[in-house]
Amino acid sequence: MKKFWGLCVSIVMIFSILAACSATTSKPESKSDSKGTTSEKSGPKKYAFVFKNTGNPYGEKMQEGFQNAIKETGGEVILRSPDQPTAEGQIQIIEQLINQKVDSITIAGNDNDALQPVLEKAMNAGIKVSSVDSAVNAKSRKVHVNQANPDRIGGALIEGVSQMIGGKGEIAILSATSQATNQNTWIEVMKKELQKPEYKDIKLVKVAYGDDLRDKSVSETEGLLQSYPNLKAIIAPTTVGIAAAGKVLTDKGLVGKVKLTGLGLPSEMATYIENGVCPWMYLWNPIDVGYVAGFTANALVEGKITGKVGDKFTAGNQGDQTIVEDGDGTQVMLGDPFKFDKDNIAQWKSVY
Ligand code: RAM
Repeated sequence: MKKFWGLCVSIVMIFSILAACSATTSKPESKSDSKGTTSEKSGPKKYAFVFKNTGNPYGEKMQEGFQNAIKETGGEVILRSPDQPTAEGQIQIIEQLINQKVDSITIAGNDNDALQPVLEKAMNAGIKVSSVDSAVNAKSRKVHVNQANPDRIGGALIEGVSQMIGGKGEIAILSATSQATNQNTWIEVMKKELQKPEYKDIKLVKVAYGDDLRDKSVSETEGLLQSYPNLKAIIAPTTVGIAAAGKVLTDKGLVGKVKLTGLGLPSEMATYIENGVCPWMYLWNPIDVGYVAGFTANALVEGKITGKVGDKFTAGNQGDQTIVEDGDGTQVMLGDPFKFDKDNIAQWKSVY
């Protein structure tokens, strides 16, 4: 009997705990609730930056720019990234940032849609959410900071590879993760470009995924070379992938036989541009992208913008920005991709 009453008491307790939990998680918090007490409100604003994963020098450069911007605005920066480039890892981090009551989250998304519930929860808690580099869907953020026009990126990569292989032969793409919004957008543009009559003799044989992990990108490159002995070129629209492919092609003595292009960091690719493995490649300045993302987050937090088309703000030394349309959402669009080759790589390799 004693045991029975004990059990009843435990069941009642479990139910009341569950009820309390669901009450706090399902209730959309008002802005003032989420900011907590008056003492929590004082002090510098907290700006979180969540990149795809740790250990990516490109991500570190963006973080550097973001930090510079937030320092100029007097805010506090929190840098977080999961070990692996997964949406799950980012969801855990965002839950923690919501509990920490940050003022703003800027994210390079590992998935377009999977982060929506947690980012909506963040926005309901009064946190200003924006994406940069790799977008999350329009419902998951106020605005996206886009590094360069995707049509120009995809167009330049296909035009470039066509020139490298004389408009004819098998090519493959070595991408990041299969869920990465930015790479998937660029791949879509490339596939569309390839339908143009001038590219009719180019055949895309495979899209491989190195997951922005060095070892996986190396083994995927080796796999491509093995499976497609007639491969003429690899396009890697990821800085991690292109550097790994550059190393594999160099080590295997394939300079001139299998061409390489894509999006690379000059600091990591100078060797492969100089040795001819990668005749040329493209990128933008990741420090500037992070910097503009920092000022975008600040403009949202300070209420200077809401993220709607036509909103204007000044991004420090990057000047005036205007928010424009982006499919069903809005974005800040930065410049065109920049071409790096033997003539200019020396002057950029120490910058980023
Ligand atoms: C990798 C990442 C990043 C992308 C660059 C070009 O570092 O995938 O998101 O923008 O490449």
